[in-house]
Amino acid sequence: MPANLPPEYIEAELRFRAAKSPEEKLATLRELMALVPKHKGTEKLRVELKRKWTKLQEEVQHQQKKKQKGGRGHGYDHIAREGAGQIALVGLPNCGKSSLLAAVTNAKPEIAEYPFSTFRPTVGMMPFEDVQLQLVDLPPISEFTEPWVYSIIRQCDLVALLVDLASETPVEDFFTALEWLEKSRIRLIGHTANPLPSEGVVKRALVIGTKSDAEHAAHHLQELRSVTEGQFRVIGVSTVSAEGLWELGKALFAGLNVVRVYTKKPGQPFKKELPYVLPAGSTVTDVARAIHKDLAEKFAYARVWGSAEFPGQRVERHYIVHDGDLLEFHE
Ligand SMILES: Nc1nc2c(ncn2[C@@H]2O[C@H](COP(=O)(O)OP(=O)(O)O)[C@@H](O)[C@H]2O)c(=O)[nH]1
Ligand SMILES: [Mg+2]
Repeated sequence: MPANLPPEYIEAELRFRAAKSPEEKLATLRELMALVPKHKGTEKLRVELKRKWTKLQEEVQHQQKKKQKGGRGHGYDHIAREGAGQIALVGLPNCGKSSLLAAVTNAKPEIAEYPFSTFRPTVGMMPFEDVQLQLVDLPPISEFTEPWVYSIIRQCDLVALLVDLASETPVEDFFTALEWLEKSRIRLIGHTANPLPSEGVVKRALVIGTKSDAEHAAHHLQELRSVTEGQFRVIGVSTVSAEGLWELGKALFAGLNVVRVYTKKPGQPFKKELPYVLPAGSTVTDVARAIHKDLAEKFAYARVWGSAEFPGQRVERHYIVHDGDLLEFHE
């Protein structure tokens, strides 16, 4: 029986042959595997690709281990947190993760029309007001996703689940993505829900409908909003028209659930400096600890401008600070 391979397969095969590093080969091979039609005529080919894939994966893992032993790099299992919070860009192949990273940060990830073009994490910092949000672009989630992708998702502060609004089945894609995550024991919850005890890891998430410039995007965005029923915040963005990119910063920052707090010395005027960023619900003592552990022990009270009832109000150690508060510590 003839294999009848689609032209995209032939193209992908050329890319596979041209790939140099084993990682790149692995990524293009994954693409080949996804492109082979599943029928009797391609059975031998699929077995052959799977065999190559297993071999290459072993090779890549072996190389990563060697690197770790040599003290260079740590595989990709962990990305050091920087800025106000770490946000993982998660989604199915081709949903626009890398394009979004390139549009809102200085990072230069690989962007391509074919799936699986991203095969290592790429980090970029997105400026938002006076803080930076750390975005992590990842390979797509699919049947070929390697375990390290899920380890990074488990460790991030917020999941940005990207859904392609140019797809014919965005709602189905959304649920498929949730299923892949659930299989790896990661459950997403929205901004307002309280995490219920559950097996595995619970992650805060928001949904980003990408390619909002596409033909049926507005309708698809509505569909997505109605199936998530207010559970997840859903915003539409386009890296082509730049629609929604400004709102994105606000939504991501809100999703991180942190507060920015400024400080000044008693008797001195306020000089705008970079804020301390702490989890929402932090107290003035937590702020003092973030400044210096001795200060947390020795301060007697603080004065607060912003959330307090009147400017410069004296507050006790357990006062909960709000985003934008200015604090002054008194010993
Ligand atoms: N029309 C449109 N196309 C986009 C947009 N963002 C990405 N794309 C296209 O979608 C394809 C996949 O993009 P990419 O960022 O590589 O997706 P990834 O696989 O999720 O990283 C590329 O052909 C992009 O040019 C967008 O906002 N609008
Ligand atoms: Mg990508």
